[in-house]
Amino acid sequence: MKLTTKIFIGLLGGIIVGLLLQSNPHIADTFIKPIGTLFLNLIKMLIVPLVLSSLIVGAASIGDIKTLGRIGGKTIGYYLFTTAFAVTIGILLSKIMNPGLGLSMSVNMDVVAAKEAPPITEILLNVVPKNPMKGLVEGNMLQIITFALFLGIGATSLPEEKSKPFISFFDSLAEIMYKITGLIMSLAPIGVFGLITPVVASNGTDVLLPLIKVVVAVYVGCVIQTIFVYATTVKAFAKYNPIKFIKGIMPAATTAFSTTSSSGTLPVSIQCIKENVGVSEKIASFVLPLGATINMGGTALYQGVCALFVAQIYGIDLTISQMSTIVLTSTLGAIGTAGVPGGGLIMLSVVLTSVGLPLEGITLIAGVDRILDMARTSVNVIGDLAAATVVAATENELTYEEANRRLEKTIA
Ligand code: DAS
Repeated sequence: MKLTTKIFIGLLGGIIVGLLLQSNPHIADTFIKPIGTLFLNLIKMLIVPLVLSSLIVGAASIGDIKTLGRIGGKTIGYYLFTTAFAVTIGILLSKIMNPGLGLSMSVNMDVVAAKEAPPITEILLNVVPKNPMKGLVEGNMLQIITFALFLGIGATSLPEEKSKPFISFFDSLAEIMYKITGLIMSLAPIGVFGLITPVVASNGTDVLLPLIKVVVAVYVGCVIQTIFVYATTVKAFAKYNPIKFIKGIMPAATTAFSTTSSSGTLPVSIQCIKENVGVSEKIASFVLPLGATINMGGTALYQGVCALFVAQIYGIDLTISQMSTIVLTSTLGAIGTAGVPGGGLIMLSVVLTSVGLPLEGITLIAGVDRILDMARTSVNVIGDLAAATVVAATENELTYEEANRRLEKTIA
């Protein structure tokens, strides 16, 4: 049986057992949650060595700064464009569905004029590690990416006999990490079961019902973003069959859904995009770690929905200028959102503050945030994978035939 099918069985089983344990969520927390935590920790164990080694090898194979700049420009351009689209979809959906109507919270507050987006300079300056070892130890993804790119580019400037041992070591390390990822992913069905069961058990209907319109708006928005933005760009710019793309990346999408961690899903994302879609290691190892850190289309969409929801429960009509600030803050804020569970909820406070909305609104969202995080993280990862496919195709780094043959075999 294929891995994706087994993961879906784990997911379904977790939902059923979670519903059965709604009256005793502590049983799920005590006996089942540790299984999920163990699975997530096993994957997280791989992130730093995998990103460092694959990026060094990827940067060394890219070779020159000019090519790196071109690939980087395409990647970041794709991320910003699709993220701005996502938050706009979120705002429009909220305007149509009015998730906040019927609920009301009163707080004496004066709505201040729209403020600027978060200091992007602060986020960008922090990208360069003052102490690379500290960045590695702390798992600071942007700093690890920067350091690995400099190492890889620096290695290519050495004579081959000097750079070869260095690059060969990290090439072997990356291959070992891919192998370990495959081993750990064989545990995914039980790991996903362990992650989903306690979430369903503790997010009973009494928590979900009052906010069901917010949950529906975010999930509908995520489907729209996946189909009309990501799958469409894969078809249009990579000339790749969008159905095959979605099937090929499903293990990563389901891992993201159950772990709610883009960074935690990174090893699976790299494995899927290389083995099932046919993107070269060079592109995958650059675009995906960057995406797991700065690309958050699902999160931006969620922020668009939630900002309008908060405005509605306080009876506030947002101006066009304030909605534009939400688009800008959510798009740039995504760069600073950590690819870990709940990262988007923290960034939501920045978005609300940017347009003077009361932070108290977050308390309502927090109750269902894990359910929302599952969908938005899945879309964040799908966006990363779509970007890698589009960039690879425009750099002639996409092997359709090989990947399709393998994909046909695994899906047949
Ligand atoms: N869970 C975050 C991620 O891993 C996204 C979020 O919290 O919005 O991408």
